[in-house]
Amino acid sequence: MIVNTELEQKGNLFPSEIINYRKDVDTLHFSTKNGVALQITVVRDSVIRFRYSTTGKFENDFSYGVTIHASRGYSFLDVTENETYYIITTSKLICKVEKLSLQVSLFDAIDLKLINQDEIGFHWEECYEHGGDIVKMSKTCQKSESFYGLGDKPVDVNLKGKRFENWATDSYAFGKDTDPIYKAIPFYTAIQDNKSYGIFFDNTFKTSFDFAHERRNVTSFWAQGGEMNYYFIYGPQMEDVVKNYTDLTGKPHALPPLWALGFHQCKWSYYPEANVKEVTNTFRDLKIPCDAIYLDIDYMDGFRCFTWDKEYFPDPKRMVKELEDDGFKTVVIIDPGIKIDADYIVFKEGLDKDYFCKRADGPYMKGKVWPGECYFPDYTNPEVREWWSGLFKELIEDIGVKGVWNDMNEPAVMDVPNKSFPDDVRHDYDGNPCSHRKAHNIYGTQMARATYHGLKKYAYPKRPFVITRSAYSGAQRYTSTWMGDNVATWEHLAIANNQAQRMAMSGFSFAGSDIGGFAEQPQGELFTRWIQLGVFHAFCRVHSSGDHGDQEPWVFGEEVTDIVRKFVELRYQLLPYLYTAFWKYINDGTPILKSLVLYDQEDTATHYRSDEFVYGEQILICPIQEPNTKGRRMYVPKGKWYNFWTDELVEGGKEMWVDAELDSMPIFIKEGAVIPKYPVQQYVGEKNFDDITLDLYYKEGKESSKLYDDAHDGYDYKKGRFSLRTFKVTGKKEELIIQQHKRGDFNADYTKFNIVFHNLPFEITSIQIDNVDTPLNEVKLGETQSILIDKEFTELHLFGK
Ligand code: MIG
Repeated sequence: MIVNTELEQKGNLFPSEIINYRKDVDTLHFSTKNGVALQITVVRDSVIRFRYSTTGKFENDFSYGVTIHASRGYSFLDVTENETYYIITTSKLICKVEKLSLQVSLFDAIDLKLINQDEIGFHWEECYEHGGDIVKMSKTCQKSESFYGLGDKPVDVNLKGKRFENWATDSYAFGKDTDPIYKAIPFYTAIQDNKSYGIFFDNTFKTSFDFAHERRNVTSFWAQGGEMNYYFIYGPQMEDVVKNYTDLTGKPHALPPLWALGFHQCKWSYYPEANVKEVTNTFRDLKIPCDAIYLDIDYMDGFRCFTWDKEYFPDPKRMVKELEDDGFKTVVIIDPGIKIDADYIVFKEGLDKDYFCKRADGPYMKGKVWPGECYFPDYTNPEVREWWSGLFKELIEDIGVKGVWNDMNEPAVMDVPNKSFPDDVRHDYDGNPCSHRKAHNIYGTQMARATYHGLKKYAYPKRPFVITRSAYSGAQRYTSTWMGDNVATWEHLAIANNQAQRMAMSGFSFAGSDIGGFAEQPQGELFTRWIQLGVFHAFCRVHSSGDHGDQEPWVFGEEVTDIVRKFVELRYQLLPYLYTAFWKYINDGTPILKSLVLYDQEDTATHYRSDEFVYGEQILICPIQEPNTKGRRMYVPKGKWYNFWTDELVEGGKEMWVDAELDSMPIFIKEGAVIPKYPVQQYVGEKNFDDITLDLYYKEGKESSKLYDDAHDGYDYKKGRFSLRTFKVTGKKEELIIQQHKRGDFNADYTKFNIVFHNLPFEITSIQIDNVDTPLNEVKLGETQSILIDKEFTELHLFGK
């Protein structure tokens, strides 16, 4: 007779002493007396992977998160041992593994200071319910240590003192501190004693992170299954940590087409066609630049993906073309739920080919979403992804749609308490069959990946544009993203600011919020302030649920319309600056937005700042996040900065009041910067221009700026058809020198730069261009001093008195 009806929990289990060690090129294998195995792989000099198994055997080494393009290789690797430790030394790191406990500590190889250390280190609990282990890691947290990252968490920038969970969740009208929401990005960075490191816990099960919340001197992370498998990434600069993480999990495969960096207008939903046209026509009438218009779920026939409601949209191809002729790209939504309908071709094909997810015991995974009862493709199966990509042929190649919006891919299911699939649903996981517990967090990314490949193929030779709601680490390779269903409140404006910064420092720069708020209706003032923030996010889209009224820029009255126009125009002027920042991002992983801690970690005053951020490399932004204000206090980081509106030069390293009436906001330009600007256009490519502006902000000293350019679409840039210009500015008391260096063989249509000098401290007396004296009358003097100069100049020299 069985008397014990309670599960007996064995509690935490720990590795015992190391009894075996073997080195295999870049990987060290340790095993303990009680059967725990640890593999330490030196990925790069500053990146070390730790992988633990409690059975002595490892799972198939497969990751959706880590890209095959990740850089590998180290310049130095040495392993020694003493009585207590194995000691692994690279050119950047020293890693000690304690023989008795398997505990790890990591030191800077140059100054030998401790960076990070296991507290208990690796331990685990057996999981009776599902089998396998709950794998855990705990690390000592230093007093002055701070934490950042973790993707879309709607909290202040510094994560210290908080605990989080990663489980992609449809979170309509989430709020501050709601956790989890749509994304699962198990990567954080920490900074302590001016040394920054990161941890990427590459495990797609539900993961948790505790940043000195439970115990003030301990940081821990754990997963409900799978392996303890994490990458330790050392800086010591936080920017390098983020770059290395982005290298590991992947940069976007291609630059976005430039139009995708324009302004986008969306609503749930614009229909019928006449309504869409009314919106796009109003943009043109009111001269508010806009490049993309979105169709939400109502464009479809009964919410069936890849179909059109022919009553609302009788001739989509014609409409898409007419919109395109007017400078609008059409982006349409595609959800994962496929309506159960024997007459619906996509459903029939999926069923015939056995592409839909199934429950553990065999039946299909049936769930209710917008179309009613649906089955769901298993995007973790490569064959299914291939099929899904193919479904975009007509939409993209024939109809001419330019972008696809993947929603509901957490995956979201209606009318069930857990809002998603049950745990038992089976997935292929690229040939590593598993339950939904393991595949849930990666489902959305694999859908976006399949969508991306479809667009890439059928949009060729143009570049694809995809946007997704759910994401796991690495999704940035395929797609842009937005933050889901936020709310039209002032608090949400601050959340949007923090989320965009947090995403950028989590390797995902192509992100933005629903400007104005998705749920509820903003007042004109809130909408205006949100636009001011949104134009400085890489992805810039107004979206709203529409059931609380309209949210186009002109519905709040003339004053708001004018201010919105002014800021959207500014975005369009700064497109070459943003494009250059994007190029840096795809080239070396540099985040497009930099929280102040990432911009200047040495200054500890930045460690708890949440509002201010640096856009690109040289523009400092601080949104107004409260109503009825004529300005705000903000922290200006160290160095000298120009107020964008007044050209007043301020000395940073302190908090200060900055004026900002409703038609303004705090924007500062780093001294010495050369900021490229296009003329205002109503959409990308509307105009051919003869010259572009370079705003040069005088500095006594040196500063260097870059300008990247190419054809703004297509792939020729990958074959060298790009231009990368570096402008080196050297300012002296009565002199200014600008040297230009150019790389790449792309030749833009414009032939000249209009260089505008801000705050020259001297009167210009003579000018040399490429060492040749140039008559002074070629310079426009007066209030704004400027000079029109051939874009291929190599040196411009101003002399003054
Ligand atoms: O259940 O497609 O986050 O942007 O407008 C709501 C309708 C489904 C949620 C998305 C939102 C979109 C909406 N969708």
